[in-house]
Amino acid sequence: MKAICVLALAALTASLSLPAAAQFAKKDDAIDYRQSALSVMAAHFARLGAMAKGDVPFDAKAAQENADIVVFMSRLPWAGFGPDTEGGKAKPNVWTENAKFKELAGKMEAEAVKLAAAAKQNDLASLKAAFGATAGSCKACHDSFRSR
Ligand code: ASC
Repeated sequence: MKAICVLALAALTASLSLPAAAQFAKKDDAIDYRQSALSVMAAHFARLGAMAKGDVPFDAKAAQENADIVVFMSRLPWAGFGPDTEGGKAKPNVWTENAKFKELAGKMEAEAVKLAAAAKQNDLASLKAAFGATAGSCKACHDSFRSR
């Protein structure tokens, strides 16, 4: 029984960590993948930004839906930054300073989780604050690791 539980847990863990194990046939496929994931994330983040800036009326349901998508998408790009996938706008130090890159990626993921929690409070001021903090975490990584 114990062995079966361990096997089931291992299978579950493997399925949950699928994005990290994503394989790409070609380097360009990995670059397309990470750029696509970041692009979808940015589209939904921008809808929150429009509310935070007052360009569109605050809509609590839309805020929650968009923030949940940002959280989900925030977990995906990193599988596309594997070994031998240099290119796109990524600077070479993504690979030579990989621990720092991963740390900043993780900070952005954590800010996205806080953003989704804020979006559930149905309060524009909370959303604004969390949006600003999340945008700051995007910028911190871009400043070090993305070329213009
Ligand atoms: C966005 C977006 C980014 C970040 C960054 C924050 O909406 O597409 O890349 O915010 O501009 O400074």
